[in-house]
Amino acid sequence: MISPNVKDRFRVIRNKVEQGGRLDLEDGIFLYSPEVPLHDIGQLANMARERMHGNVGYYNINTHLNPTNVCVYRCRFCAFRSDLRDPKGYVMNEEQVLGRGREAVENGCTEMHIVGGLHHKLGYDWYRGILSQLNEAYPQIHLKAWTPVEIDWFVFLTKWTTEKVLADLRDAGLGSLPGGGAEIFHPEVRNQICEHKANAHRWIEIHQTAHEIGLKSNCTMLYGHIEEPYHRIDHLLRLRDLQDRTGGFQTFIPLAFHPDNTKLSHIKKASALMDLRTIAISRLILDNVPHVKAYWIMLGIGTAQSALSYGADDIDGTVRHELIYHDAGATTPEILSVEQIRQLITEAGRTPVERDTLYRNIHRDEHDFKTWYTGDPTEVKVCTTP
Ligand code: V47
Repeated sequence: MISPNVKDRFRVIRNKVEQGGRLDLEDGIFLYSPEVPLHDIGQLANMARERMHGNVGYYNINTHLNPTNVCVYRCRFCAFRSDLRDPKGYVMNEEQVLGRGREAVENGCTEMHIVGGLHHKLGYDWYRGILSQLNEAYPQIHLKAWTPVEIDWFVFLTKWTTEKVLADLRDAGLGSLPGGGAEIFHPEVRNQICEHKANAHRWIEIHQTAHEIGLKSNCTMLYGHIEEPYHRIDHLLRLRDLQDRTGGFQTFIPLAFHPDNTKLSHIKKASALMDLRTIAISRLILDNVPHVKAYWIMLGIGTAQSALSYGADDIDGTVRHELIYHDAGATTPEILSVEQIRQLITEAGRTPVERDTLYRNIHRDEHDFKTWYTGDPTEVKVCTTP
């Protein structure tokens, strides 16, 4: 039985959302209480999602590149990182990086998502070089690269300003920033899981600078470890505040913690119901961020499909070479074919739409899948295999 108090409180929230009002910290914490039925929250988030995107379910054709796993930091949630002398550590060379670019183009990818460790001995030029090598050889691929954690490290290495680093990376081929490294902003949590790396202030400041020089970016939240609902809503409100000021975020991706092979392996992974609740609450709080992504690699395919009716409008991409989640025990496939991803969106009752990283629709030549162009008349770019 749902208590009349809970019903009344939820009715107030429903009215706010229906009338385009804003939810606050207390509303968000309330929505996390188990007495509020998930179905009701999902229905409201679905209404907000359909108001923004109708019946569309977005996906892209993408690939990942993690050029090194060697990292000076030891985030407790990370199963991917390696120490400098650990046999597991690797550093890719130019030939391997370019090989990934070739493979991406041959498979019709429009985006490469590049993140990695902060290697003890590699300088800024090595990281910059990865972008310039790929961009020179394969300019048609959008390089979504380096989180504020890496950018902050580059500022440390170069002694340049954040703006100068970002502008220099853009000159080298950077297209936009991915959403990683955000984890949980609140110091009560951040100081316990990743105390050494860029703090909340720096993460926000770096995205703000990126937006100010015209780069778009994504944002994330890592949930399901030691944080409380209060920390999650605080995190979402900090993102909403930056978005009010810059409008530069494109999509929010809630990331459920995968515990295997991490220093937090005693923690049980969040349930599918908690995943759906978090996606729905995120859609409701982040009323100014255009997209919410259900990252199928992290959620599993069934939950990602359900998420398309709980606030999410995007499912990420076909994906190849994902390591961060698979090292931490994800059992999802390593790749989906275009037919599979379209089918799973269709099965969820949505219309699959291929987008590029900047959410422009992609049109593909019906006789040659590898040739594509965006629908943006200012950027009609025919992309073929070189
Ligand atoms: O920052 C690391 C998280 C993030 C684990 O921008 C873990 O489109 C769960 O940011 N369990 C990287 N999560 C991934 C990321 C991302 C993914 C998909 C799309 C986009 C985008 C961005 O993954 C890290 C961290 O928050 N992470 N280890 C783990 N064991």
